[in-house]
Amino acid sequence: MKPEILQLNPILVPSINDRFDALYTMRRYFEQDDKEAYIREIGPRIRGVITGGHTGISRALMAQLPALAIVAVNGVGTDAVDLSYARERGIPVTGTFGALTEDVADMALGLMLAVCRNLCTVDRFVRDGMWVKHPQPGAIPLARRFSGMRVGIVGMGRVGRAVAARAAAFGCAIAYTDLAYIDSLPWQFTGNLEQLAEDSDMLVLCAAADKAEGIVNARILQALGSDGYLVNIARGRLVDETDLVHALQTGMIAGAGLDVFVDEPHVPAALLNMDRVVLQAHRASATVESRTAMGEMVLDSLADALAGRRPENSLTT
Ligand code: 8YV
Repeated sequence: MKPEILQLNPILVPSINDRFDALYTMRRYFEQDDKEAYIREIGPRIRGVITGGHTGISRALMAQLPALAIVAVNGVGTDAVDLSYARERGIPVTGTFGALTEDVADMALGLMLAVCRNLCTVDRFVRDGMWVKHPQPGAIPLARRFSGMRVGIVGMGRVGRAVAARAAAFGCAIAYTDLAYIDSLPWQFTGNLEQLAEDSDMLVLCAAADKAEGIVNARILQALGSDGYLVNIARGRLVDETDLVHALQTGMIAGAGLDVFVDEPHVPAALLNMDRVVLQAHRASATVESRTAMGEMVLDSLADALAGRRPENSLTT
């Protein structure tokens, strides 16, 4: 009998799904109408869970899976999994560390450029036939130069470093904050987020959200200032969204490029018609390449855990 795996989120790479189906009995939670009844029925037999970084798994759901041998996060953020509970039960929680770095960093750069150069606003202007109606050059406000900006990176893990390398190629001065100075990095460190914001034209959030909820609030946005931009490709919860909306509405900051939000898929209504923001739908790792590499890592982690080996990317065992 094939082991039963509870899958909390869809996986969008057909070849990866085929391999899961060949190896396991896949229980697709997201397709169920009555999820509670489903778990009552199959919960006792579930050996592994596959979930997304943003979705994670609640402690309550894990508690209903007595035979659980692994939680494989198809992503790098493990902030939505109760790691201490998993540790208590000796359950490995794995992530796809390294598989999505380049694409997430590319998305950060895309947002950084898009927000400075008004790419989306002008795209809408052209599509709406406004260029023909208003061909005079003054109809579109001048943009801002990204090359050479002072870029402040919050969280200097794999993604932060990849963003730094890319921005450095644009002639940007890079500074960062993290829990501590990182010896091997050539960039400027500051332990003070407010100082980093004050010294940056572009603040880029690349941090894990585990212990950093709401770190970007009105005080930090004020320090970033009316010529400053915020880009978030990490987690919506890092930002106090009410403060962010207010900062954008009042011109306290110049603009924002956002891939993530507090209550996805809900985006604060005030942002929807605002030209100074560029919005994405949590797409940073959503490429064929990243999602295939992530799927491969999840397959490896499941195979290890179910064979009684410690998965290489386990954070809890
Ligand atoms: C993914 C993420 O969108 O890695 C993460 O933590 O949030 C994203 O890359 C998600 O995990 C896909 O399921």
